[in-house]
Amino acid sequence: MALAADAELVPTLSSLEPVYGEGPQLDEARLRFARLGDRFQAVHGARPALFARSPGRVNLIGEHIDYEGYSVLPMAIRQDMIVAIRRTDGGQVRVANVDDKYPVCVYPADPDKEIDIKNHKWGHYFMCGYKGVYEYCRSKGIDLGNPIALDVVVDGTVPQGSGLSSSAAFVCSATIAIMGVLGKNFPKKEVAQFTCLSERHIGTQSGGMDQAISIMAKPGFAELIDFNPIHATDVQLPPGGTFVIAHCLAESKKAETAATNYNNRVVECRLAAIVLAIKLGMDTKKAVSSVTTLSDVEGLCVSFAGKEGSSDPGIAVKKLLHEDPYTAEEIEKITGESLTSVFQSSQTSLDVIKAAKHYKLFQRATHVYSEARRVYAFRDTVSSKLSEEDKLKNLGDLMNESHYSCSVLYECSCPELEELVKVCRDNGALGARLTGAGWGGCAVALVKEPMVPQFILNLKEMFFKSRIDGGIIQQNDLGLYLFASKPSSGAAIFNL
Ligand code: NG1
Ligand code: MG
Repeated sequence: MALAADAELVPTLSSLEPVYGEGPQLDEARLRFARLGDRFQAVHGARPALFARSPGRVNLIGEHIDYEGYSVLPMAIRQDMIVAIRRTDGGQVRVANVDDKYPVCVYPADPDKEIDIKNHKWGHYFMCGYKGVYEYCRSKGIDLGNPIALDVVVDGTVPQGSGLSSSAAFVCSATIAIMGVLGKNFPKKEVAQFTCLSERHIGTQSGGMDQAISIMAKPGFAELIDFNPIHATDVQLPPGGTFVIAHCLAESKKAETAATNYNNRVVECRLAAIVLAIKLGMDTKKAVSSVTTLSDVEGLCVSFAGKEGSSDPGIAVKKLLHEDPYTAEEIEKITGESLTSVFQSSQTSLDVIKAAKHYKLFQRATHVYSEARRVYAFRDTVSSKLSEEDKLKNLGDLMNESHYSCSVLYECSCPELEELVKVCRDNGALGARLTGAGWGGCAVALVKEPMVPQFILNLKEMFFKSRIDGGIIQQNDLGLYLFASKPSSGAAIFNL
């Protein structure tokens, strides 16, 4: 009997074709892997034992809701991280990069050593993968013996801080490379789950979207990713539309500024969920101890809305929370507990509370509940009997609504992204929105297939030209920041 896609193991391949297809892309990939092997030889004085690859992703819709337990709809892109690796007996994990901009990072081969997040280094993401494999195996009672030492070289093409998940591509490719060296393999579903936990060692309280799509993607499909438990459903996009990805050229420093951005939103959502639960009649102690996400209180919100003749959980938010930001004191009065005690088990949350001036519970909850519904509306539109034209129009509208919500209610946009999204729409995009965590990084635009070349030319002229002239990027690098993408395949180990 065939296994369900996400019960399959991570594939181990003996050639690059299944991932990179044929033609120029394959030739390019062959060259890239050959160069990576040569670089490995030059740095570590031996050939790698094997290679691994994991892609970045673009999220089409469903932003900042994965960590609230809601489904999201990303697709993998061809840009990826490739890893060359071998086991050594040197007692260290030595991580090099084909790009000299990234100095070699050396760590003790000790999975119990905490990652020094106050001193951010690019190689830390590899160690997230390293720790994660040991933690997972331990949780399953699998004995890996003494911690292994490793030589590693990586080559990444996902632009950093771009909202295209270079970080998950790194953590996932590291993880499966280490699995390969250890001679272990696990179902994709499990790997998707534990790599999400692994990446949290970097200090962001991330949801599981990026790792799930990087591991479980299939060429030609976007995926609807559900959480708790993780599950991926193929979504075949209408062939008449193409997603164009463009970088606003402001880098999103999510890991470095997590206390004021990403983790702050995670904390605000938790507080919104607790306050809603209490307003909806839950005992305060129970709310504080058992409610962690907005999806935990959706049932209560929906019953409340039911009395108003609606099924929209957002009605409860509208009626029970106020638009003015909440102060810590006000929330503490409602919960009967200090915020430091509510978040005592999470240092990253305590850092957020120290830095936060107030909490926008109404806005964040309204975003999350409405965005969760847009994801299903997007999926339903794709599979509906509407004409291709109407489908594309509806998908574009949903993307525009999502952007508005991210920008105004979730406040995760920035001036450069606003300008870029406007340029996309002014030039015929059916819809355009920021993608990924935001605060910089990329926008994704839905464009009718025949219009794509002209659309890209217009963006070059109206958004990128002044930035090239101003020296922010080089003309030659434009392809890294502006490209159309079809859904690519997921992670794989290579025995070449
Ligand atoms: P990016 O854009 O890769 O930083 C982050 C989170 C996702 C998700 C999105 C927002 C990590 C690893 N990823 O993605 O889980 O919450 O933001 O939708 O932190
Ligand atoms: Mg990331």
